[in-house]
Amino acid sequence: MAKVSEDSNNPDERDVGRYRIQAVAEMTGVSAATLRAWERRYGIPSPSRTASAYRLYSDRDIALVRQVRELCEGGMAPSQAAQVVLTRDEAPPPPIERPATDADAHALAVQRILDAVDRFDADQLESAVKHALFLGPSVTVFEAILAPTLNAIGARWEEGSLSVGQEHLAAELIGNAVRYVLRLVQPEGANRVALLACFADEEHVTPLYGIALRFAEWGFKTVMLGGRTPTYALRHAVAEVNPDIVGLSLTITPPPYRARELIDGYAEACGQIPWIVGGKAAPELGEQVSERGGIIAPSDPRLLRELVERLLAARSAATRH
Ligand code: B12
Repeated sequence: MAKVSEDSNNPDERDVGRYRIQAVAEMTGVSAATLRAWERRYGIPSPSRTASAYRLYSDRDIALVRQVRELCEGGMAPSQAAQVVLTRDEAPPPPIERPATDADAHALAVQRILDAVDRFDADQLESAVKHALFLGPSVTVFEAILAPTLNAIGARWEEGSLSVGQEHLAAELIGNAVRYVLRLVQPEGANRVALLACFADEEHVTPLYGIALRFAEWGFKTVMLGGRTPTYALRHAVAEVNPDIVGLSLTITPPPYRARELIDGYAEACGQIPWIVGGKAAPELGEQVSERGGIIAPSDPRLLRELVERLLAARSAATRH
């Protein structure tokens, strides 16, 4: 084939004329005479010329000729086909949604999930959540996309713009995704264990999975007891697992009598194992928790990590003596 220069993947070079007329005739199925006639009459194709006046056709010329030929085969007159193809070629390409920064990508991912929830479109929701999982490390995905989405869903449900059905659909799908991610990021051969559970009346388990991702990032194996963990169940788990730390999660504030009985039960269950309480409602129980030897987890992840490392170091110093 009469090709003048080598192929290039550089898009800027695709418009360079490099094919002789016979080659173009073979590639497009349009005869050399017709190519010359179309050029003269309609300006398609528009080859460049070599120093010795040979026509040189570019990839774009070839694409345009093929389009004119297809339209003609469909019954359109060549003059009209050429006009259609030229108009199409001049139209600006549709804008591609390409976020400029990670923050934009995260905001767009939140929006996609919320749109799917608004439409009650389970398939779309599934695909928006899957897409979000690829936008960074697990902790970033959770904290920059899934947590703000859940918070927005809660706010919309509270103001009445989302139904309970929509809230459940989203919570279920996002919750499942987070559980799945946690299984993937559990560090192998970890030599420290965090035992995690929700308070006995607590169904909000996704916040606990969110914090489990942090523990996994810090090299902890996490053993999950999940929602509604009674005090006796924690006692049994502590005895069996012998964790380095216990983390309890609380989103809804229990009534005072219930809070007292649960905190007493959890303190007893943990014995000498350090235990911390986190979640939106945790600070409200600060006094009772610290009276029984527990600690309210700071919400700043850096401070939380320092606290956890300090508690582990203190425990290992105590067990050495
Ligand atoms: C999903 C959801 C549900 C789901 C939960 C499903 C599940 N598997 O988790 C279902 C449908 C079951 C549910 C039920 C209810 N819900 Co609800 N729910 C929510 C929603 C939308 C999201 C919760 C969530 O996952 N948040 C996302 C995470 C990231 O939250 P987070 O607290 O920030 O978690 C971080 C920290 O707190 C911390 N953390 C958390 N735990 C721990 C533990 C440790 C050890 C550490 C260190 C840190 C830590 O780390 C986490 C990760 O960064 C919230 C809205 C909201 N704003 O939270 C309402 C919300 C929490 N629910 C609410 C209510 C009222 C209820 C119900 C009472 C409704 C009803 N009438 O039945 C019930 C209560 C059930 C119960 N007994 O627990 C209210 C609570 C208001 C209040 N404070 O009293 C909220 C705030 C909605 C609202 N705007 O009114 N809910």
